[in-house]
Formats: sequence, C-alpha cells, structure tokens
Amino acid sequence: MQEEFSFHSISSNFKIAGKYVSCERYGEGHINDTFRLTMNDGGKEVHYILQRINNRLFTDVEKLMRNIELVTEFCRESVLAHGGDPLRECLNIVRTKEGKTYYFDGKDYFRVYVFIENATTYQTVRNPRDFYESAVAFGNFANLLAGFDASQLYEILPDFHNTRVRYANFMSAVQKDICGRANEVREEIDWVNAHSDLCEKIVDKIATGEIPLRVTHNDTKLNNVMLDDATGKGIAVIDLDTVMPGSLCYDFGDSIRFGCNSAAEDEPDISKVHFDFDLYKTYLDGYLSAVGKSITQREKELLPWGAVVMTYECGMRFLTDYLEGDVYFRTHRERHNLDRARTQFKLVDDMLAVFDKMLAAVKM
Ligand code: ADP
Ligand code: GN1
Ligand code: MG
Repeated sequence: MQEEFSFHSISSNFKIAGKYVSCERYGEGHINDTFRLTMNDGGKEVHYILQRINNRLFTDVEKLMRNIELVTEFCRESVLAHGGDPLRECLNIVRTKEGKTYYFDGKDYFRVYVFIENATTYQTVRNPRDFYESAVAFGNFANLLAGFDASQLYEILPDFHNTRVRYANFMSAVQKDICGRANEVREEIDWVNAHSDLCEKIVDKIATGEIPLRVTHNDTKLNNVMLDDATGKGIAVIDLDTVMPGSLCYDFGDSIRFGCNSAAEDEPDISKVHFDFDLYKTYLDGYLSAVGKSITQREKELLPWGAVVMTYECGMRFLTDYLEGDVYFRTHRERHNLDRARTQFKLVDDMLAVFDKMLAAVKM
C-alpha cells in the first residue's frame, strides 16, 4: 500500500542515527499504523518502530504521550533496579530533534520506539508454554503498576471497559443503523440483548468498592507482549496507549478472550472456534504465580467473569463498529468486524457452558 506521507522525511525529525534504508508495515494491531523503519548506521542495520498514532481515537496526543512517558520511565527504573536491560524489557520512546515525544507534520502524529530485537509477538498461542510466559509477563506488569501513582495519569479513553456504556453505545448504533446493516445481523443483535446481564458483572463491583480500581494495561492480548526468541520468556509488555484506571479482571479477561480461542480472532468459519479450557488453566496458573501478592480474594473470584465479560464486550464493540460502517477497528475485508463479533459470541457461549469449571479452577 502506498502511504500518503514520506517515511524518510518523517524519520528525519527524530533523533535517529544513520541513513534511511526502508520502512514497511509491521504487526497486526487494529488501531495505529505501525511500521518497521530500517536505518544504516555505519554499516550496521538498526531498526525502529515508527507509528502513525490514531488521532481519530486519541484526540489528545500530548496527554497520550505524557502517560506513556511516565509509564515507560517507571518501567525503566524497575528494570534497572532488577539488573535487567531496559532497552529490551520496556518500551523506549525515541524523541524528536526538538526533544518531544511525538512529531506532528501538520496533519498526522508520529512516534518512534526502539525496536525490541530477537523477540516476537504471536497472533495465536503456538504452545501452552508461550501462553504461560505471557501470563507471567502481564502478571508482573500488573504488579509493577501497583506501585504507580494513578493520580499522575490522564484517563485517555474514559469508560474504555465500562461494559454498561459499551452496551448503551451498541443500542444506539442499532437504533440509528446508519449503514442499513441491522436487519442482516438481527440474530447477533438478539444474542447481545439476551446476554446484557453480563454488563454489570465487573463495573458494578468497582462502583460499589467490592473490587479496587487500579492502574491496568487494558489491552492485554497476546500480540501486546514480546516473548524472547532465545528463552521464550515474556520480556516486554508493549502497546501502552490504554494504561489507565481499570481492573485486574479486565486484563486477565482480555488475555483469555484472545489466547484461549482455538482459532483466530477473525476466523470466518465459526465451527473452528472453541474455548480452550486447558489454556485458560495454564494462563490462570501463570498469572496468579506472578500477580500473587497484589490480588484480593474477591478479584480472584471474579477473574472468570472478567474473561466472559471482556469477550462479550469486545464482540459487542466489533458488532457496533460493523453497524457504524467499520470506522474504529482496521478492517481488511467485507464483514471483517462481523466475523470478529461472531467468534467472540461463540467463545462466550462456550465459556458459559463450562463456567463452573472456570470458577473451580480459581478456587483450587
Ligand atoms: P496497535 O495499537 O495498533 O495494536 P502496537 O503498539 O501493539 O499497535 O504495535 C503493533 C505491533 O508492532 C505489535 O503487535 C508488535 O508486533 C510490533 N511492535 C510494537 N512495538 C514494538 C517494539 N518496540 N519492538 C518490536 N516490535 C514492536
Ligand atoms: C484493539 O490496538 P490493539 O489491536 O492491540 C483495541 C482493543 C481490542 C482489540 C481487539 C485502543 O487492540 O481494545 O480489545 O483491538 N484497542 C483499542 O483485538 O481500542
Ligand atoms: Mg497492539
């Protein structure tokens, strides 16, 4: 795809050594435009991650980047204190020549990160061990954030995981039906309505103070953690755009939603989509082993609901976007968001069928 901006000229605004070599699309995120930039620095190829920030969603880039700056600095100090390598174990912002954390070219906002080499993000779980390691990494990250002063952070996307608000937005999209697609997805709309009791399961517990509001990642899918190619360990949690007040149940739940799917998030053949209980158990073990000290008993009991609710909410968001004309998540084909929504609804059905087992696994 031909981009409408010059990578060479954008990258020349950042403190990057060497000569521009190339830049190509990278990764499978749904929100930002991500590229891998290659520079030649004295005969050595050096890579960077260049991102065009989704300004439609992140309307206040200054605040977004301030959050990321604070979190990455905090992470860096912790890695240094543990004798680790901060260039590999956390995101590092590369500043502009003017010392800013992002560059605005008059139309778009860009940022650059140090490229974490010899590590990989996966789109599906290749084996239980990887998934276990991702759970440990996200559990450790939750522990790290437990020491972070929440009052410093802007709530960059308010109500991000407020499932009641998501449901209200969904209802409004159904009612407006601006693309005339509602009739075609009547069955899915009815399914969402029939399960609307799920909306209250987590947000209401936060509202009543039953479980605490914490600083959480809020987007803990497998492709937002980098696993070291040599050791298989989760080395760095990335995609920090949504670090905000949230719940451990959201973070646990979102990982389960994505990783315990026997098929891809956008698998069009629904007969291939199953909830993998064994992987759920694997992730639970890894997460609890790492998050151990910080989690409360009530949060622990609500982890399985976190999985169901996050999957329900995400499916509802995909369906909302389908009804609104595919304006939020990046799509690559017709009905892409609808395929995504259907996989999520199938997973919720599967989870509810084994919910007692999911709960029993936590209590063991
Ligand atoms: P989005 O918000 O669109 O999901 P991400 O920040 O998650 O964007 O980046 C998309 C993908 O780019 C990631 O899944 C990962 O594969 C890759 N990526 C992002 N940051 C880095 C990094 N610092 N080093 C190496 N790869 C990265
Ligand atoms: C988006 O940015 P990415 O691709 O990691 C979305 C998440 C969804 C996810 C579904 C900021 O995540 O909330 O759960 O897609 N991020 C944002 O795959 O909306
Ligand atoms: Mg991502």
